[in-house]
Amino acid sequence: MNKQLSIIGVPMDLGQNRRGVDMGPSAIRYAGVIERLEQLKYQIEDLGDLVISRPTEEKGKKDNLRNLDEVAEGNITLAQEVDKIVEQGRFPLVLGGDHSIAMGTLAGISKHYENLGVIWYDAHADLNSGETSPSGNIHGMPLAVSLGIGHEKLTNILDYQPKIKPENIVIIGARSVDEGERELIKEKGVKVYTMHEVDRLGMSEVMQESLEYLEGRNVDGVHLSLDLDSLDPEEAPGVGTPVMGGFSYRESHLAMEMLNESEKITSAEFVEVNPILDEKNKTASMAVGLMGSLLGEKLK
Ligand code: 6HN
Ligand code: MN
Ligand code: MN
Ligand code: MN
Repeated sequence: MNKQLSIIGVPMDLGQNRRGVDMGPSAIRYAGVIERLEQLKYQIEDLGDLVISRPTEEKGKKDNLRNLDEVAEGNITLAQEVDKIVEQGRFPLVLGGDHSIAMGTLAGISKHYENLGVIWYDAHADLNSGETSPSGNIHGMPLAVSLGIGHEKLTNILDYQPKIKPENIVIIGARSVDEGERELIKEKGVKVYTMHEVDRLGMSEVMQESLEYLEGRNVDGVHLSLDLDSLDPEEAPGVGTPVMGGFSYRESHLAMEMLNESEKITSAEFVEVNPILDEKNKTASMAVGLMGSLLGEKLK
């Protein structure tokens, strides 16, 4: 694992319509992320939180895209920061913020790789566009945008597209997928482990297969995009779009440990922590626990 780590917070909540997820980076910091990772002997550069400009008035939706201009602008800034981090040979760890920030993260990372792989650990597929989205919320679109599907202002961040290939994606934990997303998954051949498959195979098998699959794709890096709503809302209530029947902390912990052992992960983001909806910062603490495992915490 790259021991040079740069942490950047993105207080973005404009990709959906429940306020509070902009406080995710603070909640994660308060849960002790820096101290935890310092113990693992990382050289940490904390870049603080980006400034996300807020619309002065509710502008409503344009082309079924809520806060399009502000979300695009925030993601361009993020993409530029992440680009610099990767260029310096450091591991970017991005703290969200709603999941729309994955567009910026991937834009900054992918230009440095020929064939980036992505593990999308989420209750959702985030493969909507303005045409298919039931909500108009851009946090339900970042994976599609990264495939080059969606509004120009989003797909063309940092002036190149697509950011990733559909066959280089593995979605793990999906249990709430919209009609248009299903069609896209089929059409593009995106690999998906739904909750049903995780239940049948077990997390250990799913992670092993996922890593083998990406290896077979000859990826030269793997980005982990972890949405905290992948966990069961009983355990992790501090998320804006909870879906019943999610992962336990324990099996997610195992997933992170296996990713660490693989030594394949080259960047990561943890998103959708909403402290206003949380209980005693539990969800942020889980996020920090999972980061610890991903980055090498072990009992022996
Ligand atoms: N997330 N599929 C729903 C939508 O509105 O597009 C939910 C999206 C949730 C997105 O949790 O990052
Ligand atoms: Mn560069
Ligand atoms: Mn998501
Ligand atoms: Mn989600």
